[in-house]
Amino acid sequence: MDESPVLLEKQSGYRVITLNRPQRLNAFTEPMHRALRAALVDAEADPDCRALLLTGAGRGFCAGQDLNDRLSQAGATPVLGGALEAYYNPLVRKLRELPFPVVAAVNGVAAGAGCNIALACDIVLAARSANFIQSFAQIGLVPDSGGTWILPRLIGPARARALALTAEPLPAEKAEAWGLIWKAIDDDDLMAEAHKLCGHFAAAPTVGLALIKRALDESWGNDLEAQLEVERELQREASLSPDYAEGVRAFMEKRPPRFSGRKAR
Ligand code: T3D
Repeated sequence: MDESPVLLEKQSGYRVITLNRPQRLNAFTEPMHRALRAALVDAEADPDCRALLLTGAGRGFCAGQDLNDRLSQAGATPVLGGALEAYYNPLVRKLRELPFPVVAAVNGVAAGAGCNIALACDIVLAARSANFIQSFAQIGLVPDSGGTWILPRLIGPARARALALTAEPLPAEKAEAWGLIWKAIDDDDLMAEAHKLCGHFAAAPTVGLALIKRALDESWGNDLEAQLEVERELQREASLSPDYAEGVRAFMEKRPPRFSGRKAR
């Protein structure tokens, strides 16, 4: 078995990152955080990387923080805050800011920070057998990794509160029905679907997609007037991209577009 906490794979036009501590349901340790961070920074620097697939090894996606690292002696637990500042918060920011789509393939249980890291991705596909759990209340903590921000926005305050306060597992199909995720997929088909989606993004107008991510994220804090301004500015930027010119030409010539994903020089 490969011992690296994170496995990396380059596909044509996109990368796959697999959280790899299956014996602990891919719970986060500091080495795993550092390896994941390095993999994301590396993917961002690669002009040929136009999408990212994030998944987990074994039967789980990620069980959040490895609690073995939070109990050094009997009864002694650390004061938290530092780990959020050093690891979890930068990870969520990075996933949101990456200039290409990030697809989470939630292959099994996603609990605690593992759940909210999945929800920070742009598109969440989940195996029908997977569950989403805001485990924090079970151990006296508060949902982190953006959970208190994204949950009420995706599923409304009543459902967000109940999930956070009860830590009840939410099965993938219900998560889809509630709008928490994009799709629940038969377990055996999950990875093929996720690769297909990333393959699609690998040939898409990447600059435009990055601007769509920005526009949607910025909209949360804006009124309509401010958002119209954001759209004007981002549309101006999009129209400078070679892929916009190619998209219009291809339409007029009645042929499929050949998007380069590159920025204007
Ligand atoms: O600390 C900070 O820096 C603040 C940030 C906090 C972020 C957080 O994520 S806090 C929340 C931490 N996560 C949890 O509380 C979830 C704990 N895990 C579970 O509740 C359950 O394992 C699951 C519901 C996720 C899955 O249940 P099940 O029955 O399918 O599997 P299992 O048997 O419980 O787990 C399998 C193994 O993984 C087991 O080890 P064993 O007995 O086979 O040797 C279990 O101990 C281990 N495991 C699962 N989750 C964690 C873990 N080990 C360490 N840390 C975990 N989080």
